[in-house]
Parts: sequence; C-alpha cells; structure tokens
Amino acid sequence: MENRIKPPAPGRRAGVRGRLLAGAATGVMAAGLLFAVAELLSAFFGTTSSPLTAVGSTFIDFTPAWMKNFAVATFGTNDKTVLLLSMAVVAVILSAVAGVLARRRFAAGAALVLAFAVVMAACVITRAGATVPDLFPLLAGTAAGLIALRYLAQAVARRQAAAAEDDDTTAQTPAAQPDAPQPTRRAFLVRSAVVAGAAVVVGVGAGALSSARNAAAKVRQALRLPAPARAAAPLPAGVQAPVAGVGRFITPSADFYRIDTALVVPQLDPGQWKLRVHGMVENEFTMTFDELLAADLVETYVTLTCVSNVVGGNLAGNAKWLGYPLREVLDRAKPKAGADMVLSTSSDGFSASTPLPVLQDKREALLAVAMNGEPLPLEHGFPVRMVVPGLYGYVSATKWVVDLEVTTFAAKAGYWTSRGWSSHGPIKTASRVEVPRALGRVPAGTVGIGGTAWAQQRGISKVEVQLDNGAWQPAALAAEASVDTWRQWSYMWEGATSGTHNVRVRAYDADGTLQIEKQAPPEPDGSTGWHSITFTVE
Ligand SMILES: Nc1nc2c(c(=O)[nH]1)N[C@H]1C(S)=C(S)[C@@H](COP(=O)(O)O)O[C@H]1N2
Ligand SMILES: [Mo]
Repeated sequence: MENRIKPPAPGRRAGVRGRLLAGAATGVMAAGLLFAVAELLSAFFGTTSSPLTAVGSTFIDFTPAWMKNFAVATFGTNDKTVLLLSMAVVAVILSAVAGVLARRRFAAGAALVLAFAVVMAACVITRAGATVPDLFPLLAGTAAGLIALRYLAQAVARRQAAAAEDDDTTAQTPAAQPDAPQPTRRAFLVRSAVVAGAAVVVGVGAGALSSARNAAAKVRQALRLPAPARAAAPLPAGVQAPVAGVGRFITPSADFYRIDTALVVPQLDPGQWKLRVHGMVENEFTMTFDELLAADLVETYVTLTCVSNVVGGNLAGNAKWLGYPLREVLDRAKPKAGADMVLSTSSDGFSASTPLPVLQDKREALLAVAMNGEPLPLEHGFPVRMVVPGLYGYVSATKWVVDLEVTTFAAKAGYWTSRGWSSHGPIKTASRVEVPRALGRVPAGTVGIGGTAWAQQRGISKVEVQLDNGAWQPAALAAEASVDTWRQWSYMWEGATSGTHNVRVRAYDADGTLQIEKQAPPEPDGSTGWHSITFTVE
C-alpha cells in the first residue's frame, strides 16, 4: 500500500521499467509460440489455414488503390517485404501490450490475445476456398500461446512479489542491489528460455516442413514440355538496339517484373490442377493439365505490361510463351448470346475481367504453360496462367488460373475493377529512355541514346527524341518482332557538348497516332506522358 503513495525512489523506477520489460517480453514470447504452432500445423492443413498469410492477404485485399499505388511506387516489387515487416512490428507491439496486461491481471492479457485470435480467425475463414478445419492451426496456436502466457506471467508475478518485499526492506538504500540473482528471477529466466526455445524450434520445424511439403518446385523441375504444334517465328536480326545498356529484348524470367496480391506464392500441383470453364456457355467442362499439354500448343512472343507502370517505369517484360489458345477453349465452351466478358480466377481468389471478343479474335491469347522455354516459374503462375496480347495484366494475365466464367461486365467485376480501376484495360502507347541513365554521366563525343517503346496489338511505327527542348528528331527503330512485342529504338547524338542535358522521347503507333503527352498517374486505366530524363556529358 505504502509503495503506491510514496513517489518512487530512482531504484524503484528502474524496477518498474524492468517489470514492464519483463511483461512485454512475456507477451512477445507467447505470441511467438502461438504463431510457430499455428504455422507448423498449417503446413498440414494448407496455406489457407496460415493465420499470418490470411491476415496479410486480407490486408492486401482491403488496401485502397491509392495505398497500393503508393506501395508499388515507393517499394516497387519489394512491397510485400515491407508489408511483412510492418505486420511483424504491429504483432510485436500488440503482444507486448498483452504481456504487460497479463502481468497485472492474466485475464486482461488473455482477453486481448483472444480478441486478436478472433480477428485472425475472421481473416482465415474469409479467404478463397477456406473451410472450417482451416481454423484448427489458429485454434491450437492460440491455446499454446495462452498456456505460455500464463506460465510466464506466473513467474513474473512471483518475481514482482519478491521484489516488492525487497523494496520494503531496502527502500532506504536503493543502491544496495543484491548481486546474486534471486531464485524467482532465475525461475523467470528458465521459463522464458523454455517458451522462447519452443517457439524457435517449432518455428524452424514449420519452415522446414512447409518447404518439404510444397512439392510444386520439384514437380516443375521434372516436368517435360511438349514441342509446340506451331512454333514462334524466329526473331528477326536486329531486335536489339545497338546501344550498350538498353534492356534485353527478351527479358530473362529471373528479371521479369512480378506483380500480384499473393503474399505467399501459390504452390499448385499440376497433377491436381483443373480448369473449370462455365457460366453463359452451351458446354461447361473442366480440363486437366495433361489434357492441356496434349493439345496443340502455340508459341508466341508477348510483352506484358502492368497498369501500375509509371512513365519511364519498368513494370513491363517481354517473354516467349507456350500455351493453348483461349480461342479454342471458348470454341469448345460455346458462349451464349449476350455474354461479353470472361472472368478468370486464380487459386488464391484474384480475378480478371477480359472482354470476350478479345479472347476470340485473331490474337494469340493463351493459357500459357511455359515462359522462355521452361515451365512457368512458380511466381509467374505455375502451372498455368493467362497471357493476352494488348491488355494490361490486371484485366488479362491471371496467374495460377483455375476458373473461367463466361459472363457479362454488367454482372461481374474483376479484383482491381471492384477497387476503383477501369473495367477494360487496353495498353496505351508508351516509350522510355533507358540510356543514358537518369542523372547519369557520359563521356563527351558521340552519346548513344536508346530505349524501348510499346503499343501491343498495334505496333510502333515511329519514335522521336528531343534534346534540350530542340526540334524533334526521328530515332532509328530496331527490328520489329511482332505487334505484340515492344520495340527498341536508338539515337546517336554526335558531338555532345559537356554540361547538363535533357532528352525526351515519344512514340507513334502503327496508325500514326502519337503517344499521349499529358502526364497522368496509373489510376484508373494506365499512366500517360512523355518520358524525359536529365544527364550530364563530362
Ligand atoms: N493470381 C494473380 N494473377 C495476376 C495478378 C495477381 O495479383 N494474382 N496480378 C496481375 C497483374 S496486375 C499483372 S501486371 C500481371 C503480372 O504478371 P507477372 O507477375 O508474371 O509479371 O499478373 C496479373 N495476374
Ligand atoms: Mo498489374
């Protein structure tokens, strides 16, 4: 009683801080065990049952468009790492609070843990394809976490009681701290070691188990691809602009930009994979992976582009794809009159709305199984994804695709369309300067300027550059592989004078239509504006 009224002595203030820290540590350790146990069990129940993945994915799904833009613009393709780190920070803070509460009253700390378990349960059960058993890992983890919290809180309380007794006897001489650790303190340390050790061991086991059980990578490695029934026309000579430093015409798969809402890359087993084709069709059917590989596959070069790409950005990539024409899939399904859209859905619930006519016209829209001569990399949609020339990825390029529903734009909307983005997403004509680098330094003399332009489905007919606000000059165009691939360009600036210079680029599509000059952000249907950079000639 007396302790509460008297202002705390300096030594005692340090004691309060120590106890708060002990409480916080208690909470963090108990939460560590909770998540480790849940993740270990979710290795058996499947990714859908992982509370960490479910919470992160739910967060991603509720991220407003402006925040998504900000994340992509600020962190690029590291946006997921940033999300995971932020989640970890929030989890540490919340569990520390629960630990501090539990130190005083166990029920209060436990209530906080339970409240968050309920929130996590809501995230788990609302994921695509989740069923009630998916709650089990979270349930078991929460039980383990609460037991650990209780076990540690008891030790903290005992230590606190002992410290209070000490305070009564040593209050006059706060400097006289006992050197030897008291037994209560040792008990707390032992219990902490038990819980923290268990969390680490179980957590490491969870990691090992989930990678061992995810056989997709191994199956992919062993997969043999059939030869195409129709191979891509060989690339013409000279698709690469003759300026060192311009990007490769074919983007190596490892360097290909990756954009998706999947916090954990879906691991699909091709042996289990099925594509369901249904909706406004005469003939609903499902297709297995073997049936897909046995069909006549087509090979084609297509440049994919993300609607979130900013002027001069690098969310575009060009690859050789092998796949089954979606035209054939739809011929077999026989869409009914009135249908105008195909909603493609991935195993993790992402969806894209593609105009039906686009999938039926002459362009090579594919259910792709290979990228650059190899099975699709897991992060690019293994075992099957869509590739549709001429449309931004968010309305066409569904990775890990498992469902095609023939429907109407009036009835259904894709993932991003229901979040403020345009329902139709034709790719806008774009061009960018890649060499010199923005703010780069180059030697005097002849300066090689070069970059890439694209207008998928239409093709690029002309590119012009402008130096230091002078007259627009035609750039040399590299060879065109097809209207569905990007096209490189170059311009040799003879006798460049030393100093700071500016270069701008603009492209024309095959109709002679000039790229839009007005600067606009990506939302809602793709950025516009002429790319301009500044560089220094030495
Ligand atoms: N399943 C799934 N497929 C998806 C997405 C996604 O979030 N989930 N994002 C789309 C978007 S916005 C783009 S730009 C392309 C990117 O494909 P890539 O990662 O292979 O470059 O995939 C599309 N397909
Ligand atoms: Mo995208």
